[in-house]
Amino acid sequence: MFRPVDKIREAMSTFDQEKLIEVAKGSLKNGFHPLEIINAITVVLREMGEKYEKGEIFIPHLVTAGEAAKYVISELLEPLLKDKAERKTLGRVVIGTVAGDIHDIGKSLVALMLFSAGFEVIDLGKDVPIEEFVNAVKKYSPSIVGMSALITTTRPMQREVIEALKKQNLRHKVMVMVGGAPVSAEWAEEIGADGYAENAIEAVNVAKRLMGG
Ligand code: HCB
Repeated sequence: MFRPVDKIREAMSTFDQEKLIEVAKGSLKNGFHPLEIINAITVVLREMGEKYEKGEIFIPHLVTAGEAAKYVISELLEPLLKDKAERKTLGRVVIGTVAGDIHDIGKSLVALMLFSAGFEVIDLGKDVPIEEFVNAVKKYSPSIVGMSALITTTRPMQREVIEALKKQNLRHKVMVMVGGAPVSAEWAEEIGADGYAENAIEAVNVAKRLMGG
């Protein structure tokens, strides 16, 4: 019997985007709904996140598989949904690495884990200026803004973004979650963020808590 989750697990274990595209197309041909295939992909991504936490696979594996999954979902499967609202998400998250900082591995992992957990994620990338975070809050009305900072000298940007949101009267509309090597729960409290996460798995827990879950 054709089970998309088994085929997807097999394809994603090769970290080959073309294989995943082939399996997704095969699943559609076998009559599976795009949503069933999206769900199967996120199940496998979550399994891979657990393997990463146990040290069984490494960051490049997770990132390659995550990128392939993101591509297949956003380019092939989501366009087939009649109504985007068909894919219910836990909430919308805007995330980025703050201005002056080009470290994006951790931020991308957090984005990937949030996506796998069922959040809609808008990734602004790295070296994101304060105004871009503010404009993204205006444009996308996210439930959560996630900020990453990896250098002690860029960490203050997290405070700056929070202050800019206050100035624009947007702060009460959005939850703020911060992370990164020099970031701590104490720092998060000091700058008035709503949550701090030490790693990507914790970020999912914090995001769910901020959504009231
Ligand atoms: Co870079 N670098 N680096 N670096 N770099 C660090 C961060 C140092 C600590 C290394 C050191 O000196 N010991 C250091 C910062 C020192 C300080 O704070 N004062 C440093 C420096 C100084 C620099 C440059 C300035 C070096 C130079 O050019 N002189 C330069 C930065 C230039 C700039 O940004 N303007 C630089 C450059 C680089 C690269 C390009 C070579 C490379 C980055 C590649 C990339 O990201 N695309 C790099 C790397 C890889 C590192 C280290 C070795 C690893 C960072 C990493 O990816 N960790 C790092 C050493 C370290 O961190 N101890 C070193 C793995 C990820 C998975 O962990 O902590 O990023 P993470 O993310 C976690 C966690 O924090 C949390 O979840 C993630 C997943 O579990 N999290 C969030 C992160 N963001 C979150 C947001 C949320 O909302 C919630 C949770």
